[in-house]
Amino acid sequence: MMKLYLNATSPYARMVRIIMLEKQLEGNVELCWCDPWSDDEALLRENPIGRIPTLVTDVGMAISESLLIALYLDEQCSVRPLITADRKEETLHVAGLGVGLMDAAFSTVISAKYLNNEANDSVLSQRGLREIQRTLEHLENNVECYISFETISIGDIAVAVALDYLAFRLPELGISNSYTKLEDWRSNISKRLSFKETAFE
Ligand SMILES: N[C@@H](CCC(=O)N[C@@H](CS)C(=O)NCC(=O)O)C(=O)O
Repeated sequence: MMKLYLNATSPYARMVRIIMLEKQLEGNVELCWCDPWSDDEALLRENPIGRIPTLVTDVGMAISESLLIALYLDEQCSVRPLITADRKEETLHVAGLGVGLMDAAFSTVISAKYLNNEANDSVLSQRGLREIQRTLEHLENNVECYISFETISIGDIAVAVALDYLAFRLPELGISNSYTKLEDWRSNISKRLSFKETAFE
């Protein structure tokens, strides 16, 4: 049995959980809920980096970094491949944008929490907001080319989770009103069971 260390609010952990469900691997993975911010002992024993998501494989090896875990899980079973040969470049392009969006949003949220609200006016925070804006514009203008409606790829999952995370943690940015094609796409993909079962709360 594999183990997945996670919490309920990490976009990276949610992405991995969705992948686990889409790949029908939930019976093979025990969920280990933890708080990575309070130096969880069990997590630190498995992984000195102490971040979630951390997947501990059947041979006891801990893998961190959500995209590496995604690649590993994708190879664990042939159900619903997350990267297909015919759309490989688009998929990897979009996956990088999705995780980049998560990084920019997450660092804004976490610096406001651990530093103070003035952190939001800092140069880095302003750069993060511009990254978010540029990336959302790019996705909005290319939604038909990059994002599929019928199948689901690692790129789709990363972008959809990043959009949900932005709506959850930074609602003041009003993203759902500004990028309407992306919003339609997000509300469609969010109907999947894997998204409903893992919704941020
Ligand atoms: N690049 C990593 C980011 C993971 C990450 O930043 N996780 C956060 C929670 S969202 C964490 O565990 N932070 C605890 C810490 O940094 O001590 C990934 O893709 O998995």
